[in-house]
Amino acid sequence: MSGLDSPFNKPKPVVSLDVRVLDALAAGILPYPVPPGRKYEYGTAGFRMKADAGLEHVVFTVGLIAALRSKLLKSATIGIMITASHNPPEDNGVKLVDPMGDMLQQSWEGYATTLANTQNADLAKTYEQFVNDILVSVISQNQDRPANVVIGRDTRPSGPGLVKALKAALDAVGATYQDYGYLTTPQLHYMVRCINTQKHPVPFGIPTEEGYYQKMANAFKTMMYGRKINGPVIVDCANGVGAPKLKELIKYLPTSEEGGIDIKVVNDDILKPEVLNHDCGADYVKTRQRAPPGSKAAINDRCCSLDGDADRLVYYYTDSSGFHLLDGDRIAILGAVFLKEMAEKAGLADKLKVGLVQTAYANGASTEYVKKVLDVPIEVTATGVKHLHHAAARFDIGVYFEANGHGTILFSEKATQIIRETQPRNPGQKYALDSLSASIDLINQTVGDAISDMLFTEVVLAYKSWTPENWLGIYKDLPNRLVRVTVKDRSVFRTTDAERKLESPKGIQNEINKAVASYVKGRAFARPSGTEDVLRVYAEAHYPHEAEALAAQVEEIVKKYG
Ligand code: 16G
Ligand code: MG
Repeated sequence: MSGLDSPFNKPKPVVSLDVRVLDALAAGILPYPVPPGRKYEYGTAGFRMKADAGLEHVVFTVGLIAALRSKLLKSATIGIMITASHNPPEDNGVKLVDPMGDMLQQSWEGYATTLANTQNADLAKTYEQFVNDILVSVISQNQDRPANVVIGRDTRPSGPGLVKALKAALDAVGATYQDYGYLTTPQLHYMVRCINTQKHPVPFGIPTEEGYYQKMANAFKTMMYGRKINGPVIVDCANGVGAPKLKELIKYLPTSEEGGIDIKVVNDDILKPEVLNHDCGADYVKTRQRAPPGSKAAINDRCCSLDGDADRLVYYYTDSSGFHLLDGDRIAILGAVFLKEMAEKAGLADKLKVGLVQTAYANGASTEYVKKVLDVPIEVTATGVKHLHHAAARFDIGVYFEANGHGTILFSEKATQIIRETQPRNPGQKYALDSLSASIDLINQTVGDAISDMLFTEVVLAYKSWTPENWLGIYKDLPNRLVRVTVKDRSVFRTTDAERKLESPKGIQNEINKAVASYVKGRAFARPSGTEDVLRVYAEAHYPHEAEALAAQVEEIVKKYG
């Protein structure tokens, strides 16, 4: 929250904004007051709440923050995505995308929070103060630097009204914008990076939907050469924006007869707002540990689910013994297995070090497999995509996934250059180099992208000739339990060591340690949620009833301190 107070500590503004801008701001925000008593915070995934809880006000102010950020960054294009991901249809949210397609720089979250919490009567003046505080360097050079913004949204009924409020803000400050309409979150991240690298020696891609599909389809075709996907994949789109986008992508992909893929889209109804994320989608499957009731899948069908904005992916299948989940941990391992093998086959094992990033929620069995069998280094970070993303960027090839299915694989600039410049000396090496090179294009380099992750997973399963059962069989998950605990004040719980330990309240960690020590393969932690007013307790152990018991014990400890 570094910027929280700073705008108010400064003396008089260095520049005064044109009175027409101030008037336009004051008039523009008028229809969007902050409901009494309402407080907003730019959280792990931007602002998110019930759409009718004053979100238009928030979105208006986010438009202003985007304009400021664009001006500061030499008119680079900033992205604004309107979505509430896997939340119910009546919710919505907004998040900002930085010029290279990554998430808003953390130090700006405070500015966004402050402006969102500014009452209408003060908004124009506060914005003027922000201009003076943030744009000092710009003001001294060229006061009229333009601002550029692009907008995308998911399929929620509140979307158009929010876009209207956003455009009112952008119009008031004279920002230029392009509204893409419906996009998945990762598509918007892709557009932003494409636009900002258009003049680079190697642009990221063409900033259109067609450009996105074409890039992915070309990479997919290269990777499929000589490989065969076994049977169809059933994709549950959570009745969200992923559905029309995946259907569009399918038109660019070769069919299974043409050596490609047979994708069966289910839960694709975006015309009935109330069905979004309802009894379907990645969050449903992961938290309920069962297939969506409407998924039409038969025994042993390979299935996967996206979430409402298509940035999360989990796989699963059902057989005679029941439901089996292949979550983010498994997808990460599959990716690491493949890329490590390709690096070796390309003769580049020593130059392309594969690393894996997990959070404390990764199943202990997956961590052990990666360390002992795969022999790939692991880093653990706090929950939230931005933390994993930054850690992954430090490896040559950084694979990161949260167990809940958010994730992607990053290739460093150095790795990309080595892959693209190495001359193959035999067909095997050429094949591996082509696969690595196509992976860079197939896997969204800006953010986790469920559709691209799904295609990559399909290619790797084809390469390994693995059924979901083979994939599941590479290690056995430890039984685990996740519980939500309501406490009086979650802010007294402070974590350390990538959220694996509590440093406050004093003494609590000792008690948790003691509880954990009495279980075979026991592990547990408690952390305050970043999205809800609760504490989350995770426990795992060798036997299911022990994981349950450990979770219950830690829950009791937490309640005692909270
Ligand atoms: C947000 C994060 C997600 C994380 C979740 C944890 C992004 C885009 N989303 O949804 O990665 O797993 O929060 O929620 O970063 P929690 O703090 O309530 O457990
Ligand atoms: Mg999402």
